[in-house]
Amino acid sequence: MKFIHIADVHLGMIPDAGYPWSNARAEEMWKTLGKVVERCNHDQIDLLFIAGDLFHRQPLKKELKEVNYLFSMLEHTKVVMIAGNHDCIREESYYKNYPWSEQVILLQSDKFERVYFEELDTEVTGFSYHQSEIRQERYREASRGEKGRYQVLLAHGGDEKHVPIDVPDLAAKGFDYVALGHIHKPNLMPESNMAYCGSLEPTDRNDLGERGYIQGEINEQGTTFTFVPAAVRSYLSLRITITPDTTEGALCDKLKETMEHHGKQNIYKIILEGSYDPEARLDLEKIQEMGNIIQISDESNPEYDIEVLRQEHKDDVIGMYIEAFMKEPLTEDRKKALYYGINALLRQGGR
Ligand SMILES: [Mn+2]
Repeated sequence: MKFIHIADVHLGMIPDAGYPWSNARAEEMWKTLGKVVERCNHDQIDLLFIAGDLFHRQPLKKELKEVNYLFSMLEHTKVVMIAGNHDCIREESYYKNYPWSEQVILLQSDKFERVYFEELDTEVTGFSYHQSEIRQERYREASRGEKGRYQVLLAHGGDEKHVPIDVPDLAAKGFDYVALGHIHKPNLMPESNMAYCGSLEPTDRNDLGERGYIQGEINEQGTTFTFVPAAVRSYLSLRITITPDTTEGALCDKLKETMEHHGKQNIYKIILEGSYDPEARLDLEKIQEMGNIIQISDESNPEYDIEVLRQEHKDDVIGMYIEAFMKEPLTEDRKKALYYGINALLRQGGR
């Protein structure tokens, strides 16, 4: 039985609201789901698992129609899905009794349900969220279906407010695969036949690194699966070193070159380190506007004229601190430590 496992697609979300790429990001979430459908057709995938939060909130009727249309393109694959905390099935939800095309199965009860695919000898178990918080460890009650059939569990949660999960306990239940959702970072646990596939696309600046889906197979030999990167882009964090000689123009060129090297499409969190000229600060806001930068954090330190400082502060703790440091040669590391110290002392002194 060949499967693909996705979760946390968060359709309907508008990531990075207010940034120029925001609307494109919202579209990209749909595009990548479309790519998954294509992959299912190409690789003749038997089951597509969606482990919750397909939508970012209560789906609009229009959105359900669009998703159903996408799934109707599946030539061979059946879809089994549950609702998560974001798209939990409320009283008035359009999820309820939506007329899905025949290859789509939503396990819509808030109690465990099982669906059996005879031709695949596979049973899939799961339940949907009907409220946005569930604090009970519901997966302790999960159980395998009939012996001799492949057993898959769809599960959403893993933190305090969203069904806390005891991984060893769940692993001991002996499912052939547990398709987990809710945590946006992929986490494969092959020894336990469990995996968080992570969000299909990164949804905000804290989703650093690659995103995609899990593709695998269950057969008589057991279960195998791998992570497949699929997201249109990633959020990456880059450390850039500056010196007192670095100008805004030079920094922009360096950033441009580095961002091109790591992928023009990606969105960057920039961390500046090194030292700057305290008399000629760089305008970081201006630099951020060059594009695809969501945040610049400045961890650089002012480059001090140690001799001048020593003279100025010869009667206070800063002077003593510098004296103590200068007794031994200034290696790069000691210089860094000296500057950190001066920085802290100057700040304490109210500068
Ligand atoms: Mn969730």
